[in-house]
Amino acid sequence: MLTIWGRINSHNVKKVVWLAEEMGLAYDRRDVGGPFGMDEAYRALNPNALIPTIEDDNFVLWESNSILRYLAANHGGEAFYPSNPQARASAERWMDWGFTWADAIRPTFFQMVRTAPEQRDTALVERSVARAAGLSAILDEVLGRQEWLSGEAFGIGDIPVAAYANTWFQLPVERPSRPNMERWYAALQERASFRDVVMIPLS
Ligand SMILES: N[C@@H](CCC(=O)N[C@@H](CS)C(=O)NCC(=O)O)C(=O)O
Repeated sequence: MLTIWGRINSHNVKKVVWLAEEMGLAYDRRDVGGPFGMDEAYRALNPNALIPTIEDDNFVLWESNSILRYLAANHGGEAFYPSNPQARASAERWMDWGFTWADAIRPTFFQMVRTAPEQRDTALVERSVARAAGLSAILDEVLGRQEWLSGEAFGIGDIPVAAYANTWFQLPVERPSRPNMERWYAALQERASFRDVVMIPLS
């Protein structure tokens, strides 16, 4: 049985739970992190004191993108994890770029969702909004040439960027028009697992 450790309002936990749902895996998710805290037993699994972590029988793994790769390699087949090295690397490139994208949006998310209005740093939000808007042009360009970030089909290359793209689309900030990203976001919303796991209220 697969155990996924981490509170579900974490973007990095959402990524792992979403893929598990996409692949129809049985799993047991346990709340840890944020208000749930982390006990010594959890810190022994993950010395970074971060979420997510998985346990697959006796195998322990942390780092969300490594977990996605592991689950896709074990259970995903060609659809989620192409065997062709160039197709795989092209999809994986977007997984790693997902941290650049997340770093741009995270300040806005923390300020608008997890910070009291009177304590918000508006200059920080402005910089974050501008940085995300600039990066979104890169996404819009590639999604004008291909259906998914993973290539011709949805796959793990879409998951990290989509987890934060949902937040970007939900946050009450100005965004430039990005028609190709909007088409991709609409296609993501046709997936029940995206709606159920990722599109939960921001908190
Ligand atoms: N690079 C790590 C980052 C993990 C990370 O920063 N997790 C955040 C939540 S998204 C965390 O553990 N925060 C502390 C907490 O929730 O208590 C990964 O991708 O797994």
